[in-house]
Amino acid sequence: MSKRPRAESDAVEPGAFRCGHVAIVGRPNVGKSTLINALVGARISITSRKAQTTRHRVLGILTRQDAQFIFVDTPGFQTEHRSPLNERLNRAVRSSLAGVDVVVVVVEASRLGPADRAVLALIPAGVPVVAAVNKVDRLADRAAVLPFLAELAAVREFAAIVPISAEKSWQLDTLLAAIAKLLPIGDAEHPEDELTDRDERFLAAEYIREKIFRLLGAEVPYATTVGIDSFEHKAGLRRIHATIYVDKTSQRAMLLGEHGERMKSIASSARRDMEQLFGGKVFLEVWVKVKSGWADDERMLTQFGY
Ligand SMILES: Nc1nc2c(ncn2[C@@H]2O[C@H](COP(=O)(O)OP(=O)(O)OP(=O)(O)O)[C@@H](O)[C@H]2O)c(=O)[nH]1
Ligand SMILES: [Mg+2]
Repeated sequence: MSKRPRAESDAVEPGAFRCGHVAIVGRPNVGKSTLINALVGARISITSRKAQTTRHRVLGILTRQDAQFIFVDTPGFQTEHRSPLNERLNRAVRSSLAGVDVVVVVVEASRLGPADRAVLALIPAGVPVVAAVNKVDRLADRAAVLPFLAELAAVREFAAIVPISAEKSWQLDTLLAAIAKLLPIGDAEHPEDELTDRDERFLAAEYIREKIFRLLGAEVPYATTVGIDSFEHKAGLRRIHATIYVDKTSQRAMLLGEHGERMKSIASSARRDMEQLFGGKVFLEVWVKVKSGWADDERMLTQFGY
């Protein structure tokens, strides 16, 4: 990625611009992707109420006058279920932690379980860690967070502990201020209008996967992956052909729904999101195919980009 030379006029003070990589880690479902989207100001990482929505390492880039924050969203660190797919997701978490300047560990207000402690134990020594205590909007009594903050502070050293609500965008400036101090001085690595390292093809597949996570029950989302067969951008229109792969024929039927109604709503809601993010019309065609055992097959996992 090319470096953008900084203009004299917007420099805060000579040499004071900061830029660094900030890994966002935490157990599944704590709100990491909601947080990165709120920080960047765009839906670059998919979210849902189900654990383990994120399966890829995704960069979210925020450029301000004084700093560029390169956030790294990661899959939720899984401690309960062992499978070839989960092994790959955990590997992605571990490798995202290597070489970052700051780690933001997201925990849920008032809950510090073994899964949170497992994530804390992964963080390499010598990297400053900021704790984002998320979902404080759920607490009936705000003061209830105080003993939790004390409990957290006793677990390890934190550069800062900040109670936030990613969903309501509460206290995100405080969180950013705490992170900014820890970034090294240096030039921006990405152009200032760049929001993510991922291309439209990747985001298109992710938006389809998000709708499946949001619209279907407990089984199908975990048995599903999405591939983009073709992506053509001509005269302002994006024509996208995608295939959803499931593990079993019964899951295909669940995805399609009666008379294909469910599939229609998945596709049209994914298409609307794409049109908003890409800023143009999208034609989307989605097929559903059965590919048994894809999540347990190392070769297929690689083929699907995990
Ligand atoms: N009430 C409340 N809900 C939140 C907040 N942040 C996230 N959530 C919800 O928590 C759920 C999980 O959010 P995600 O952002 O997908 O969580 P994640 O940590 O990225 O999850 P994985 O990718 O599965 O590890 C979603 O239903 C969010 O809407 C918050 O500040 N307050
Ligand atoms: Mg996520």
